[in-house]
Amino acid sequence: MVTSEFKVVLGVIGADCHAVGNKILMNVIEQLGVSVVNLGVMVSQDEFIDAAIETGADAILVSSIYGHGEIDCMGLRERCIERGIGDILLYIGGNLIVGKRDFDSIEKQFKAMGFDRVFRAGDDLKMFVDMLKGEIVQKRAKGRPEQVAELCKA
Ligand code: B12
Repeated sequence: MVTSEFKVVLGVIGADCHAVGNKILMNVIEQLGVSVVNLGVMVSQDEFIDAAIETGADAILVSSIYGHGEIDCMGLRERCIERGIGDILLYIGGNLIVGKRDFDSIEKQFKAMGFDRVFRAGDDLKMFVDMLKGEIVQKRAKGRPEQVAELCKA
């Protein structure tokens, strides 16, 4: 594992066994200077959270490839709040739904579930890592108490 000032937990959520994208993501993210704790495929919500707590990660990066992202991710932000890491950055990418729908509505749906960023399967990975690093730096500088308070109210 690359040692860096940025640390993320990566994995493919739920019963999803698609492994290729996970390996590519890990390599790209590490090459761009971020430490990756890679949990691989078929990762439960609590396994993501356990790893994030154990390693003091800045972000949880969730992949969902087989189309059941909505069900698998339901309640993930709330579970992070319950477990004391409510302000962790949560990103998701892949094929998030079954079939095709316009991306704006998918992004809106996953943001309403508490994700900070939502990516399509074909999005540029360098752009994503630059965004991730920028947001980690920003978050360290000021924290994000207002979003967490909003989700706690809901
Ligand atoms: C190989 C494959 C399989 C293999 C997987 C073998 C393995 N262990 O990896 C097998 C045969 C097991 C399989 C099974 C299934 N599959 Co399949 N599979 C594929 C296939 C052909 C290639 C996947 C792949 O490796 N892609 C290459 C990698 C590099 O791309 P990727 O996985 O998308 O990952 C990239 C991006 O998504 C993105 N990304 C991913 N996560 C994240 C996260 C963040 C934060 C960011 C920024 C980016 C990002 O970056 C990754 C790297 O570039 C795709 C079709 C396709 N062309 O994609 C279907 C596909 C993914 N499978 C599909 C389906 C439906 C299934 C099954 C449900 C089929 C079935 N009825 O049984 C099962 C599910 C099994 C399970 N429990 O997971 C569908 C999903 C449809 C959807 N989501 O709407 C697809 C798209 C085929 C299709 N067109 O219908 N599959």
